[in-house]
Amino acid sequence: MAKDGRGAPVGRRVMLGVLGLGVLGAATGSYVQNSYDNLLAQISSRDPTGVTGLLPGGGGFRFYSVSESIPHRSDQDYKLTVDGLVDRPGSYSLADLHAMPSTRLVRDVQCVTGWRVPHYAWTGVKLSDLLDKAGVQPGAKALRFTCFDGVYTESLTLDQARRPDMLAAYRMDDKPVTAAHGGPVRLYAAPMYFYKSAKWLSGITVTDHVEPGYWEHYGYDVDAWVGKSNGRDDDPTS
Ligand SMILES: Nc1nc2c(c(=O)[nH]1)N[C@H]1C(S)=C(S)[C@@H](COP(=O)(O)O)O[C@H]1N2
Ligand SMILES: [Mo]
Repeated sequence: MAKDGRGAPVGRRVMLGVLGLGVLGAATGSYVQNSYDNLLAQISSRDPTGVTGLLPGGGGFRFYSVSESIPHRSDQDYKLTVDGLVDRPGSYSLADLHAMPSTRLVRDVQCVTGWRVPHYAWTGVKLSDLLDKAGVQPGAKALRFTCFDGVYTESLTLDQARRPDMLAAYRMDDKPVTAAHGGPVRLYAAPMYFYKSAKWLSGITVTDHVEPGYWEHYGYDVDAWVGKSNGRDDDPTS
């Protein structure tokens, strides 16, 4: 796992992320359960999601990273590990993922802070296919996602992960996922706010409980269904 950058000065990166929170800094480390409206008010006054900015030519996407730079991994060096409560832990190269059945989804990308990119195509491997290959053991309840930025994490319940619209995505708009957008492979959790879609995906660990992800420690809903957690957005799947 150290090869995924976890030997790097993670503490400093995490601090940079926390400093980026601004007014939310006061909530550091605590689990803010019932202040979602408050959180959204703070978000609209100051976008807290770390280093952000409009990407030139990004087609309406904003760039988000809680680490201080864009981590790079070549297509040749890329590996996705699948481990934890599985019969066959493994490691998949980009070529391995390309060789598996692919799914292309066209959906609206929706960030919880309000911006949206309508009708955008993502292609990749269904998480359920990776889970079937790995052989999920009894007692498994959730997935934990780790990233080769060494900082970001996300989670899904096993039931959520088995949905057909949950992908390990390697193409966006029918082209390779760029490094800025989390390439070579990022999570694409289509029915959820975009913070679920962990960029620079490096590991999937099957666990017996949901371990909330990076932003979820600062109050974001652990179940990030679009339209259900901030009560304001339409559900693009309905
Ligand atoms: N590794 C990593 N993944 C991440 C983030 C991040 O900071 N680091 N930010 C999340 C958030 S809040 C959003 S809105 C999207 C932004 O993706 P984009 O930069 O491709 O627009 O990535 C999500 N995945
Ligand atoms: Mo976001």
